[in-house]
Amino acid sequence: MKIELGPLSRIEGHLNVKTTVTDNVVVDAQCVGEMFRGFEVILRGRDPLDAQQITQRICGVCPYAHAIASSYAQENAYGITPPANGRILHNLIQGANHLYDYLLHFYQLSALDFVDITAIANYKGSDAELVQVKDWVKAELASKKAFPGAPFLPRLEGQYIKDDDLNIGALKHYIEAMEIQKKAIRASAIFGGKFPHATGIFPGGCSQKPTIDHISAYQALIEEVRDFIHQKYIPDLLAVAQAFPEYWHIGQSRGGFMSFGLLPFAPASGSRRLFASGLLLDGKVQPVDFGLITEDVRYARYSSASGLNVKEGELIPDPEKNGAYTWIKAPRYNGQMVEVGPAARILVDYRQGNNQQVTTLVNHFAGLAGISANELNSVLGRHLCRAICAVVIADFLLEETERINPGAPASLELEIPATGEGFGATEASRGALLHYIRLQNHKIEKYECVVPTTWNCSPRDDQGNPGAMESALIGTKVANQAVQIESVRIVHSFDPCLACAVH
Ligand code: NFE
Repeated sequence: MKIELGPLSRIEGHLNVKTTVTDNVVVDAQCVGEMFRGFEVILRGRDPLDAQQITQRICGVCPYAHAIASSYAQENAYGITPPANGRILHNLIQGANHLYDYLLHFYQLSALDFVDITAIANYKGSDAELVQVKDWVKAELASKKAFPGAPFLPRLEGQYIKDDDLNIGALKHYIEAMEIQKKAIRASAIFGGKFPHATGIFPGGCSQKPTIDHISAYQALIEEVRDFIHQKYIPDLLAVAQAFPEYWHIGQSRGGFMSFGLLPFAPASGSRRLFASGLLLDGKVQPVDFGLITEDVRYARYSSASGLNVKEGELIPDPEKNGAYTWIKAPRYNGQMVEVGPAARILVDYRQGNNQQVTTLVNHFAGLAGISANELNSVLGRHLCRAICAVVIADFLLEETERINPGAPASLELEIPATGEGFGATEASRGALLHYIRLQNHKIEKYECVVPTTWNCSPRDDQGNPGAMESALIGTKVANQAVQIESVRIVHSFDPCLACAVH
């Protein structure tokens, strides 16, 4: 039986997943990116300093990650290092965006896969927002359709949390989480400018000179976000895990894991970052070599050559290409399929034991859940790893604010060389993000982005091996073949962003 899960909601962009199901088991899955964009073509011939602005338009969710990757790539190409304040402000802007994104993903994009929204019909309290939701849901239940602005129903048939108090509590936090997300974004805006497209981030630093007032405003906002993470987000996540422990064993991807590292420390510490860079294959972590990253297009709608290295990347659309089923390329590391994202960030650190806080948190939560670190490769594992990232990042951001030197420069004067090239790598919330820039006559000759959801939602590579999400879906047992809430929960655990994937 062939079932298409698309159009999928509670993700960013246009993703379809085509499944083949036999005897209630998904025996095949294809991730289909349904649009073409072409930012790499748009960038050719432009002023290099347009790049950190234009690449932010790839996405309205993770724009800062693109600005940071572009800034790193240009710093690499220009041979410059930002002053300490510049590096710290980049971190403060990007880190707060991660916190925003984790809360958005858990509450708005995933929680209603598990929380029973219909429990609100039993709400007896007087909280005005919950009463409003109760009215919407009752009306939606009566009419069997969703109302604009009340995106709760209809929903997929399946098992949901049974405890009314838990359901209603989680729903209250769903509403609160939107206010907290605003605070995280306001914190970013103090130094970066208005979300979603920060003008403050550029190669060599940040246009905002930090003052004591900026720093204390930032700290106050992040402290509120951190409190919410500890008091609401983590307990809600643990409640979901307790209600659905089988999801520690559902949705394993079948390749390696890769992280490019996130939030650099002072240049004096070399290339050390809060989350380390690394490739985890067969239980061992090795350094990442960007030269080994290629993109296959046998099953993608491009007539460009397949298997090209990032520096040679091409983008020639071929909408009618025979055998192709998606606009997403298939990035591979030395031919290997890898998963990127929160589980990769945490596992790369955990397996090396180089971040004591990560080790402690993984051991603590694994102990509570009765799992081992291997089960982080799962639906619940991805959710838990996001929460661990949130705890570690919030603490780090508050520490970083203490390292700012108010009044000292936060940026460099820039002189764009005629020629040069550079890589910029970071971790967007959804995973490893790489930008490559090459200059000729002071202009961009080539610009390539290899993006997290391109890795995770990649199609088959030239050898016919599936991408990370495809591999996580294949083998899944589903209670209702036509509905497949299990598959949708797997897809949501990756938090796909199709705007980024096809860029
Ligand atoms: Ni459009 Fe993005 C993140 C990047 S995902 S959200 O996180 O880069 O491919």
